[in-house]
Amino acid sequence: MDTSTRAVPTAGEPDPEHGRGTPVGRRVVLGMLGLGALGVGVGGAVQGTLDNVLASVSAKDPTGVTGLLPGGGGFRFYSVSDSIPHRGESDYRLRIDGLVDRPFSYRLSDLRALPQTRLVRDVQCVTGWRVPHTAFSGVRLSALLDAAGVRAQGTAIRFSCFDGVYTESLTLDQARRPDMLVALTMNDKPVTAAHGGPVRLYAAPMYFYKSAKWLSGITVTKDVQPGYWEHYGYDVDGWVGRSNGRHDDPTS
Ligand SMILES: Nc1nc2c(c(=O)[nH]1)N[C@H]1C(S)=C(S)[C@@H](COP(=O)(O)O)O[C@H]1N2
Ligand SMILES: [Mo]
Repeated sequence: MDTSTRAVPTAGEPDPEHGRGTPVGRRVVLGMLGLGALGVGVGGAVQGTLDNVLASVSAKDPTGVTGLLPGGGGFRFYSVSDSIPHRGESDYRLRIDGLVDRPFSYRLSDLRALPQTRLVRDVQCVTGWRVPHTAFSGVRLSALLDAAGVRAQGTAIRFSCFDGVYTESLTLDQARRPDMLVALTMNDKPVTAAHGGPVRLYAAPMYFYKSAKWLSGITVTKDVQPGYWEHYGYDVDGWVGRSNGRHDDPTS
């Protein structure tokens, strides 16, 4: 499908899906800046200052924001929820279900036991920042889909995350590409909690918003169900250089 002409979202819009009643951008940024306690309803002067802070922050990246991660090699930290969720060896599960013949919940050890694929690419955020030459490895999404046995009515995937908020989506054809990974390592170390570990999606040919962190669910669906940022206008087909209003050379 072609959804390439939508507008880029702005921060601070209310979140229709989750109905928290607080603009997401503001909430996230306040949390990140450690200003959460000020919350809403503060007086004019303080509010004005906050608005300036938020405006300058969201000018850099409407999809999340913050500083660079310590030791993150140029990565920025993004989360639309206000804390970093943790799961580990004992409590992590990746559930694959929906329109499949064999739903299954993988443990970390199950995922590690499957054939691993390593890809090295530039990570590219839709808002412009890039981290060159980043390695991800993990299990091909296609392998998990084949193991589950996608039914004939299945045409798309909905991803869910154990932050309880973020979602993403791919068409089945996209999901079956060999460069779509359920990633267990980043730069040859286990994916850290901040980067969405222990398991995140790595959608290599697409902007990084497609790479859902804290991945907990892969559901085969009848139709594409647009993901979190896609409700704010980002393209479902998030090809680097060929979506979200861009038409540049993806290798440039
Ligand atoms: N669960 C979850 N996944 C997410 C996000 C998020 O807020 N929550 N942000 C997305 C966006 S917009 C980007 S750019 C990348 C950032 O990944 P990083 O924090 O490892 O740099 O994660 C993507 N996956
Ligand atoms: Mo992003």
